[in-house]
Amino acid sequence: MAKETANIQVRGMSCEHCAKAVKKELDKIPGVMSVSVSVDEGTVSVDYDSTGTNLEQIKEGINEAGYEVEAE
Ligand SMILES: [Cu+2]
Repeated sequence: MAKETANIQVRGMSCEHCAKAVKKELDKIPGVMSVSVSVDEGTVSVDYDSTGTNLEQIKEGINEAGYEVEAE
């Protein structure tokens, strides 16, 4: 188990509903430990176990939720 934190800038989140949609999608990924979203700043912070998942999967999850990754 190796804990890492990713801070990702996400385009298109505008309200709490968006934050929930992103959280819900990321919580499905095994290895993701916690997710916090700031709609105001357009950022998603994810604590994850890098032996269970990786940044690519997390970015895919954000895309699945319907939002675009701007930068990490
Ligand atoms: Cu929204």
